[in-house]
Amino acid sequence: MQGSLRNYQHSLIRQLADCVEEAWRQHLDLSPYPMPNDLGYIEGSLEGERLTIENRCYQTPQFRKLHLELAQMGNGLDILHCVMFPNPEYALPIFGADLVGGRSGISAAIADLSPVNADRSLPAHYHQVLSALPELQFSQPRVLPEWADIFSEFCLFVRPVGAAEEAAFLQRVREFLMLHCQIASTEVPLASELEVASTIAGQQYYCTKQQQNDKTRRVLEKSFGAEWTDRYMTTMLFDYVT
Ligand code: BLA
Repeated sequence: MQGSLRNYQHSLIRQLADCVEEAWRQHLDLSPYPMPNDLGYIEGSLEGERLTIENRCYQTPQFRKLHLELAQMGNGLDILHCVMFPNPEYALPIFGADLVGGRSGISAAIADLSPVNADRSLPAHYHQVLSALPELQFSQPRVLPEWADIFSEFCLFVRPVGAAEEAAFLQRVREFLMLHCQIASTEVPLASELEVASTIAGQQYYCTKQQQNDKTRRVLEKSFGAEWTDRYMTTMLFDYVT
């Protein structure tokens, strides 16, 4: 399952990609996810900047879509994007992570377990475990943009400086993933259609907010154009059940 792109990317991206796949393989019952053939490996270079994208997708009974994307732009911009979309019949938060950087370091490292229920709070078990984790200190915390009201109080958003902060970020994401995969693998489906409708609405809200990230859009548009990018962001990166 080892891909090729990660071997040329920033070491934190390679380590996080390995960590995500290890958690998935260890705790979840993975099946292939039917991904459009032309989206597994993509190259674009519209305005001269070549962007290479590698997508991996799986599904499980509790997750409609597990998506790990690695991307690299010619000039050394490295990206990891990961979202675990729960099957809306399960009252599970959305795990998401984004790493952006390059040779000189990671400029944005973000990871969260984001609530999608009606009052946008995490299920009690998640809250209990996450509250008990020691608070981490990073020398360069970052401020979330305005659209980002979807994240939980446990969201990490930093520019990690040096090996110790990179390791601390990786370790905390590993903790998020282990907790999430363990809870998810024993979770039972919701009994009421009303509750399912509420998680569908919550996931939809999450996706429409993420689609407003202009920084992602701009990088994709430079290599693939506006029309392709819009379709990619709404059908591959942040699609939802209606
Ligand atoms: C930021 N995302 C960014 C940035 C870039 C991308 C270039 C700015 C980096 C910086 O400010 O240092 C680009 N991210 C991409 C691209 C892809 C990608 C091209 O995933 C895909 C091909 N974004 C996500 C997910 C989360 C997320 C799952 O895809 C969170 C769970 C968050 N990315 C996120 C946030 C920012 C960001 C909050 C900061 C945006 C800002 O500061 O305005």
